[in-house]
Amino acid sequence: MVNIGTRISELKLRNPTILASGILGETSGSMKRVASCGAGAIVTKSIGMKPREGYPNPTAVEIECGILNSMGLPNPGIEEFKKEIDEIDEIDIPVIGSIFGKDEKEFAFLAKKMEEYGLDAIELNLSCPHARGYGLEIGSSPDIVREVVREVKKKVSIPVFPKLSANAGDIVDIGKAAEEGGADGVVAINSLRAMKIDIHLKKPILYNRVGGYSGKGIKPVAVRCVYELSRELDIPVIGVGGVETWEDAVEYILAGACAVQIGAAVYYRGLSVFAEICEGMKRWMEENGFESIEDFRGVALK
Ligand code: RRO
Repeated sequence: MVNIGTRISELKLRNPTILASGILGETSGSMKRVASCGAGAIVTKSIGMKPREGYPNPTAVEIECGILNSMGLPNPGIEEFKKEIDEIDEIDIPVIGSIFGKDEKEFAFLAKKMEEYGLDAIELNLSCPHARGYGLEIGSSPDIVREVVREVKKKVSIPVFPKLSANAGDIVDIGKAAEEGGADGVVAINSLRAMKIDIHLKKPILYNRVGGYSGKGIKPVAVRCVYELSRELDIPVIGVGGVETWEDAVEYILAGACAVQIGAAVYYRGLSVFAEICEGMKRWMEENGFESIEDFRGVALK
């Protein structure tokens, strides 16, 4: 009998498909819907100290092989977000609170709040590709990443997973710094800095001009990052970027991931994507004689 349960540090997931941050993770209603559709865990929208409206439209556009977005960290702020978390009691899968801040103090404060609200783990968004003062200024520096993780770990006892960028120099250096700071796992990768120009208007389509590219087009980059991180780190790696089918999920696990996050595919394929990936993965495992995720995780590293 095939078992697709997986562990990320102390989190036990009934399957390795996780809702990525930024998609349907902002209200209790949408999180309940995702949980009822078979996801193994949920990551919330990234939440900061204060409410933020985000950038004016256009903030997202479908482009070749994916989506380009520059939402600008819209979120209700940590105090207001408690109302949503208070209403997700019946969700029986882990909910991971994503947070962003401008320094280690803000990250530590937000992480503590998320723990007090009852969430199961923290994702540190150190990697937004276009948010001035919040994203890559922090996530590009091994020293700052180590310090942010260390401060957060001092404040909370739930697992902490920094989300890394492939736009920030050598991702393995950043991953090692996160591990030294005490991270319980890393998430790779956030969207890639990118641009789309409207040839008729002769200017960038997004209001913010530069955005983050996600979806199928970034999958080979993300798989390479997961592979390199899995080879060098001792902590779990969660893969994200272009997972749309069970084949994509299997590929990430072969590269060393213990779970995958799904974002753009929810938009393309709907909420059935979680159950469909799990079914396909189970069939493939049966055909290949694997009884558990651990049986084939990282096989491509050998
Ligand atoms: O809100 C955004 O514009 C955003 C964030 Br916080 C992020 O981490 N990644 C992304 O592609 N967009």
